[in-house]
Amino acid sequence: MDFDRNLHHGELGLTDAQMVEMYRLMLTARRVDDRMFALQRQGRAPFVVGSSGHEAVQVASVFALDRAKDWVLPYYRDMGVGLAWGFSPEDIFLGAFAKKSDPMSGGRQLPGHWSSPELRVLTQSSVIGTQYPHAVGIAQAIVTRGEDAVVVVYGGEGSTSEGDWHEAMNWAGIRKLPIVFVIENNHYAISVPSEEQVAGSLAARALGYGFPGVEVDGNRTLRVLKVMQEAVARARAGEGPTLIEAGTYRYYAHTSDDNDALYRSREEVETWRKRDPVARVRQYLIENRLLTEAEEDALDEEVVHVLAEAVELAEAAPAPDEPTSRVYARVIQPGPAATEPERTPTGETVNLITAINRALHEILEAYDDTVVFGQDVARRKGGVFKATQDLTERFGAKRCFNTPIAESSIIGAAIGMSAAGFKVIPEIQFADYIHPAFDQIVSEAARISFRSDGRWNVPIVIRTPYGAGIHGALYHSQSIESFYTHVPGLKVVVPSTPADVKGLLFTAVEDPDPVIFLEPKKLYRLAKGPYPEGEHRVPLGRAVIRHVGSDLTIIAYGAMAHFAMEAVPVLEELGISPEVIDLRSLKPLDWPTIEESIKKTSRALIVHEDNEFVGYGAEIAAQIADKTFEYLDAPVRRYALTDVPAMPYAGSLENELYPSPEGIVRHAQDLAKY
Ligand SMILES: Cc1ncc(C[n+]2csc(CCOP(=O)(O)OP(=O)(O)O)c2C)c(N)n1
Repeated sequence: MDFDRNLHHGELGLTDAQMVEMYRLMLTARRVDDRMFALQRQGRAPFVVGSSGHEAVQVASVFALDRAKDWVLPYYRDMGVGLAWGFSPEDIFLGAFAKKSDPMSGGRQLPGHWSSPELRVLTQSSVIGTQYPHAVGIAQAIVTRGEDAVVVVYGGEGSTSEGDWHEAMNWAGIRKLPIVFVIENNHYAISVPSEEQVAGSLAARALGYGFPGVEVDGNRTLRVLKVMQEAVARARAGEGPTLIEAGTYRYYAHTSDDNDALYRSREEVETWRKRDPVARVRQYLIENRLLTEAEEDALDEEVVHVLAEAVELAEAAPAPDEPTSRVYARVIQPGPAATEPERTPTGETVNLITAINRALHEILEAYDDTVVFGQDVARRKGGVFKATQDLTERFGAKRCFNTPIAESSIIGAAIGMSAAGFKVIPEIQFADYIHPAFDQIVSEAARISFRSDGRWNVPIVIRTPYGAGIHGALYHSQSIESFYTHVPGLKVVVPSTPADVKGLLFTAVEDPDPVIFLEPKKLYRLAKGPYPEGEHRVPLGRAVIRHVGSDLTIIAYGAMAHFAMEAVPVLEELGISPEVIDLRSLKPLDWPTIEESIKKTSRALIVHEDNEFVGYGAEIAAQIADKTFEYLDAPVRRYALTDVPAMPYAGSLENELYPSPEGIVRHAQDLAKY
């Protein structure tokens, strides 16, 4: 039989025993599929993704790696990678039956979503392509620590159409990262043939990103091993990434929910079955006298027996019973309620942007494992607002560096790097440009603790300037808090004073969960106050009373907290005593402080510069109406941006729309009169 002509396992450094082991793993992957689809037909496993046909590329690629130090990010079809990397059949069936002791997700994810901190396999999602920037971040961590480990990230050819793939390829090429991209080109993405997915050669695309791309027959085990060994050697030698496009074919339908007869012929499947990688290795072992036919049959029987035992154990395991646990790595308990303003800290008076820059310097000084990256953040420029100025000079280019203009991969790389042990503080230049990273924030960062049953967490602090009032027009004025406060798994804070900047930034960096740190850029130069000397922390989930009053409660944050304080003397002049709460932490929310205040004043005015409809204030209004109804003497009011798509440029228009101290006075007067 035609097998890896001119190649022998010995010349690739494999012993006979390793060659047999490779076959055993390929055969196991094949038999897992047979068993899984049978279980699915019997109604015992709800959903199956097959790997049959892909075994050569999956198993051989692992044999080029060092399982003691390298990382792999297999995708959902990578049964061969999973088995070869060290997951046991029982691990796999626990996932298939969605059991509590499923080591990958505790029964929360679909099967095949690999995860293991011990094995250095970062938890995977179902979102096509999001894993690639994670690989970049892990590789960045490896390089920063000066290790010689390699990251291998896998995906189908369909995934290479996603922006995340291109962003990751670009970043990996620029920074010469130790990554091998293995694309298992099985010629279909569900029903879409590869010619409708990719024009020209996939492998050739690597050249455009500044590194080699290699095409290999993915059904020829030793050829895959050879190109993989070369790619891994390049990566270990610091020569950068390689793209491997391995042509292969899947024998089953896309998943157990798919009917492949609708898009490919039986003849085509049969043609590929003649190139079966498992049969080819079986033949090779016989021809090279590594196993006899009888020994191969015995091995097959043994594999089937091992799987049967794993099925039995896994099926008998208990079902999961904690649907709400592990949303956060650290749950913040609210309270006790604040009823008095906080003591003003002592320190030099600075503005908000100076406070951010100082706090970042202090944080990078205090924690060697902190890293800042983003667009324009490096060197003397230090960001378009100068928040990161001189961090590179002081801490070096490994601790503060520029990235390409590619927000999704900025967050994706931050996820990977933080999973690999760093505390990452990425900057998104303006909140208006965070939207391309929505998927990485919401589908990845926010879910990683929950979906891995608490085995992974990603301590990233996403800093971004937000809000209007600076003539920034449609794309430099947006408020984004309601998008992210809606998402379990995230924490969201908004400092409005230099002291809170320091206190919240330190606390956010020390927190194990992803935190979105929204900087009200209207206040960058407007808000001045003492920058606390020495240790200073503001707990997450703790609001502050900025002014004590008795007639009504104004609940605000960011620039609006500042405006509310401007309204205070005017209201007092008018005989109205307002209490002002600056929330500081939007998620978690300090409900006890709001509740105490409403019980005292019986009136609530919520102010924010985001749109009113389904804005953040709607949640607070609902909670006040629900939980303090008997204390209220007036309806709960909101003063927020009218529902326009974005802030217009003309001063006359912005002034009309932007909530103001005068507007707060007007609304407070109305409410007090009610
Ligand atoms: C972002 C995203 N879009 C769509 C899907 C639905 N989907 C799941 S698998 C798949 C095809 C992926 O094909 P490919 O990357 O070639 O891998 P294969 O399944 O062929 O191994 C699609 C479209 C998804 N999971 N994620």
